[in-house]
Parts: sequence; C-alpha cells; structure tokens
Amino acid sequence: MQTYFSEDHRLHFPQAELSGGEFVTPYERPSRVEYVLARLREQSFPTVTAPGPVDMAPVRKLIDPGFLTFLETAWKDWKSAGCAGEIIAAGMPTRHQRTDIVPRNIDGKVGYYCHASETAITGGTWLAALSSMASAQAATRAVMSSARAAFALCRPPGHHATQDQYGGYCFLNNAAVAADMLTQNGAKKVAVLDIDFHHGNGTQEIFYRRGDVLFASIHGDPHDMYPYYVGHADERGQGAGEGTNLNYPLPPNTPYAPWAEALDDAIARIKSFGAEALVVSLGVDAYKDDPISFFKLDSPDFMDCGCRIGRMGLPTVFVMEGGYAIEKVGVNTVNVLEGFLNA
Ligand code: OKP
Ligand code: ZN
Repeated sequence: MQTYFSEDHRLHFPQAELSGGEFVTPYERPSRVEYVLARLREQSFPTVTAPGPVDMAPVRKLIDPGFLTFLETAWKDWKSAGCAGEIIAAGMPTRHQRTDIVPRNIDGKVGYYCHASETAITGGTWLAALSSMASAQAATRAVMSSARAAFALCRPPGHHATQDQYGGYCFLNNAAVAADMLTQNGAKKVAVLDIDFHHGNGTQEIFYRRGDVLFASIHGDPHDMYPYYVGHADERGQGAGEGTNLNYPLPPNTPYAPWAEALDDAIARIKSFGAEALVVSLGVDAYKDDPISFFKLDSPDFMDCGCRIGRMGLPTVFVMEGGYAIEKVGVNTVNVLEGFLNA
C-alpha cells in the first residue's frame, strides 16, 4: 500500500491552542507525522510518494467559495489590521443572530468562518491545508486507477471542517473530497467510515442530504465531548440522504469489545448500502492513553479493527485524521493498515 505525503504539512504549526483557559502547544503538531513515517519504514511499507499539486476543482465543488477565499487571505488581512498574534476566533454568530451576512472586518470574518476557537491559523496554514488535500487526492487517484488501497498521511486533519467552517484542528475536509471524487469517478455509492475518536461533524454535514454517500462515525458521545453540538444517534440524514448517516456515540472508558460491536454494525450497514468504494477517516485517538480522548483501545485492537475493515473487500482510501498520544500514533496507525492488508 502506497503512502502519499507532503513535506508542506509542516507549514501549519501554531504556537498556541486554547485549552482549559490557557494557551498550550497544540496537540495537533508536525511531529505526529514523524512517528507514522518511522513506523511505516520499520514495517517495510513501500515508498512514500509526494503528491502532485492540489486539484482545486473537486474542492470547489464541495466547499463554499467565500470560505476558500477567507482561508487564503485571512493571514494577510489579519496582519494588515495590525493584529500581532496568530488568528484566534473570539466571537462567533450565535442562535438568532445573522448568518446571511459575512462581516467586512477580518475579526468578524474569522468568527463567521470558525466553529471552535482552540484552532489557530498562521501564515502557513493555507498552504499546509492545500498540501494535506493534495495527499488525499493522490491516494484517491491511486485507488481510482485500481490500487486496492492507498494511505493519505494528511496533516492538518480534515473531518471537522464543514463546507464553510474550520475548527477542531481542521481546515479543509480531505475525506469528504476523496469520497466525492470517488463518486465522480463512477462509484454509484461510496461510504465514509470515521473511526477517529471525535465525531466527524464536517463530513456528516457535507453529505447529510446525499443518498450516494453513506457516513458512519464511531465517537465519544457529544454529551461529553467535542464537537458537543452534533454527533447524536438520531441524526440519520435528510431528504435523499435519509438513513445514510449513522452515528455511534459511545460513553467514557469504552473498551474495544463494544467499540468493535459498533464497528461491525457500521460495516454491515455499509455492505447493505451497497458501497463500491470506502474512505476511512483514520484517527487513532481512540487509544487508551490519548491525552484528549476517553476510549480504551489498545495497540493490538487497531490491527483487529484494520482486519475487520479489510474483510469488506472494498477499494479503500485511508485518510489520516487525529491521534495525540504522539509516540504511539505511528504504531497504532500502521497497525490499522497492516490489519487491513492481512485480512
Ligand atoms: C481533532 B480530531 C483539548 C480540546 C480539543 C478539539 C479536538 C479536535 C480533535 N483541550 N478539542 O478529530 O482528532
Ligand atoms: Zn479526533
């Protein structure tokens, strides 16, 4: 299985994440990727390939043009406004306020296009987000030209980014664009299986009214965990998408057995849906020692999980999302891929 990865992911490294009322070094940091690359080498996975340039057409098809322009120009506007620090959203539009008008002021724009203020934008964020998307697209193209599977080692991650908002360390939704590209390439039905510990709110939102893309997510119950305001089991899709959104919220301290039960249910539903291709939002923050998460999966469980996914027999694009127990991110991620290949 080929890995696609760009060195430009490093261009995104804010100094600060707002956490518990303090600024801390972001959990989502460039070194996460080093552990994955090291483990890929150790397990003699074939080469790591740099993606070509990003293809903006499939991105523009899903993502709001005003939001894309905002991401591209935010840093310049922030600096011209005389702001000294990194871009952090202070206020966002709330219930009953106007969301039909985009403010002219950069501070207003930042709040408009952001859904969670832990996530900072810096001068390198836009290019890093584009390079992350480029990796997802290269992996998707490999699967479209008949690779059984490919791994996009994306950073920054994407599954919290909606058509018009960033947050949760995510700016552009890599997995959503990958899934949509697969439908454009002729797959009549595509599934996105999100095994990251956090609910993939961005992917859910993008496909909520579509019947050709099924979204399934296993995650910390939003009563107790970010993204808090979405991710409940009764969110099942709307219109043509009715029944093609599946959420499996699970409580604190969930070990592998019930987690795998949810996985098996999602897999059965993906099969009966008739998916012809699969995108896996591959986060490994369900790991027991993850510093910001509350499930109790152990490293071998990720291999078993990969086996179960592999037994579906579908062409599969793996898209990297979260995982913050830095030194274990490599082992856990590559365990999923190994399990898949040995299924
Ligand atoms: C991104 B991905 C830490 C709170 C962090 C945001 C989590 C984003 C996770 N004090 N809240 O899904 O791994
Ligand atoms: Zn996560």
